[in-house]
Amino acid sequence: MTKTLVALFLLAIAVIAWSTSVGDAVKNTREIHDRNNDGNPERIVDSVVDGTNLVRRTVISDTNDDGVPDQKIISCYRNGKKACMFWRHMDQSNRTTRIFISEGRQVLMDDDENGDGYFETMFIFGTNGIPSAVFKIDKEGIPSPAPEDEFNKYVEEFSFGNEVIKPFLQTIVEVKK
Ligand SMILES: [Ca+2]
Ligand SMILES: [Ca+2]
Ligand SMILES: [Ca+2]
Repeated sequence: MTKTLVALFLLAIAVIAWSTSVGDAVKNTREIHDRNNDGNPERIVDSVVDGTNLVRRTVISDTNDDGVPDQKIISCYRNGKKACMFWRHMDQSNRTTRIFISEGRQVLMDDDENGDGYFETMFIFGTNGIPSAVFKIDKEGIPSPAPEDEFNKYVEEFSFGNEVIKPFLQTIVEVKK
């Protein structure tokens, strides 16, 4: 065998060993919660666990238990800590919000209020969890600072809602073995 063939052979073994270990480590689980046993689950929870680390959790909720799901929240994790959230309202608004988290606090959020696939508002947060800047993003992706009255409205909303949001951002999830 030439050196190149030997190298290819070793690479193939490495790839097989890696894919086998990945296959062993990553596990998908689904929990279905139907508290009143009427056949409509109120929550369906899909989790992806790598070894003992939760890496992704998708929760589909039917808050009024009418058989039609109302919201989907996907959380991704890094080293057991929440790193980002994707939240979609499954109604005609189709409103979608993404939150990016660092050290247990939101640092950036963007919002597609009318559900057309474009995230037209972006928020940058200070350490107090209140927006320090808000941008409107046009369809080309170009940001410009939000008008002062709109910015003030958001500051007021987040000042009020900040304590409510906190626990959702700081959750450190333990994975059952
Ligand atoms: Ca039910
Ligand atoms: Ca519903
Ligand atoms: Ca939009």
